[in-house]
Amino acid sequence: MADRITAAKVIVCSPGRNFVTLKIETASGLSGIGDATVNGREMAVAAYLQEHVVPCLIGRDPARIEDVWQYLYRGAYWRRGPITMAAIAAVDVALWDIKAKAAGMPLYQLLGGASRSHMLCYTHTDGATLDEAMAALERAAEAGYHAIRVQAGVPGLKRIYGVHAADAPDMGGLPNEGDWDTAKYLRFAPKVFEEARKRVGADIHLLHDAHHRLLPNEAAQLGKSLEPYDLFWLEDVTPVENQEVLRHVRRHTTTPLAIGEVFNSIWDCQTLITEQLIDYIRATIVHAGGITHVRRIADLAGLYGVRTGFHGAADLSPVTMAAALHFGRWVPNFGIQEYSIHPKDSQQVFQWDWSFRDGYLFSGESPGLGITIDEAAAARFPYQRAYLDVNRLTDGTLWNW
Ligand code: CS2
Ligand code: MG
Repeated sequence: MADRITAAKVIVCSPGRNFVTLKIETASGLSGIGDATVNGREMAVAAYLQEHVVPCLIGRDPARIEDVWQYLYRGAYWRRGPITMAAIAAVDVALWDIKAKAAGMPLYQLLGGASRSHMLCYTHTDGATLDEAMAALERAAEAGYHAIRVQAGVPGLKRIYGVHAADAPDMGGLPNEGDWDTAKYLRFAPKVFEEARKRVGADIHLLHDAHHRLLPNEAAQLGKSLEPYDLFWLEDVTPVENQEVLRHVRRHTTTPLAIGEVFNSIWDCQTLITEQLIDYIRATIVHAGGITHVRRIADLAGLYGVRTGFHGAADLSPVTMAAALHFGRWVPNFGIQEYSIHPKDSQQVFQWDWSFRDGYLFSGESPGLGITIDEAAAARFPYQRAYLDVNRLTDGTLWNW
């Protein structure tokens, strides 16, 4: 007799930052969880799940993961987009969690077994000045990381992505505003990595996130100027609603390119992958429709020599990290996993069995995802509206953050 979904709960909590978690329960007593967090738009996904998805789940067979995915994708009529695909992802991951528990195995075994024993990861470092950024880089190297992202403040700019700002003006709960000057940044970035290589030598992988701020030719200039410093990757050099703009960038630089953390479907990256315009695809499980859809993206990427480099910032729940590590343990074309330490309070809400050691990440061996949510603890950390920054050029033009 097939099992049945009996309940699906949307749990919004804020243990240091907002997370949206879906918990699905079945008649057989199994339960599974999935992450639905979209940073800065959490309640949109919570409402999409609560009002439109949960009623369609009750009574369904939890084993029919693909059918549920197709039902939620095609059945919505309004396809794709970050809110829809994060909601579908949460259901999908919770059902994979349940199926692996029912099979009595860790999720990576259900996906196809281990392709590797551990996963290379990278951590974030930053500094408001070059010296502060280099000191943070050296600390991360001493801590044993083999791959380190470097972000430095740009002289003359007050508040930019990836650099912790000392003080932020009170915006009355609305988004803080960053400032940006591409010319200053393009002149300064090569100096950062020239110094970084002097500090840590040639063997540490260095990464950098341009965070969507450049125009295509500026992206080509930056990639070319960083070639002497042998980056592991240069990330999000330019917005790619039009994927073809990467053809220009690719023609002018061999610096490896990583794109896709804002993508939510295979169609967002189909040209980038099939024309080999990127080296790493960043689309991750919570934002790109769950394991069922990201597996299709990874398989397409594998045909074209593109590897995975999943987004893993601290605003992605520990549930997504658990799913990403099971996926990363199995996927043949694994590249690297981003690893940001979650706020301390999140350990009161989520209990997980994945681990970090000597610069690598290790998936757990418990049945399923290997992570649980303590609903009573979650209730102690109620949602608090929070926004991502917005960004303006120095003349006031609203720019990409
Ligand atoms: C960044 C993220 O980790 C990254 O590569 O792009 O910090 C990103 O800014 C946030 O996840 C947005 O919520
Ligand atoms: Mg990024």
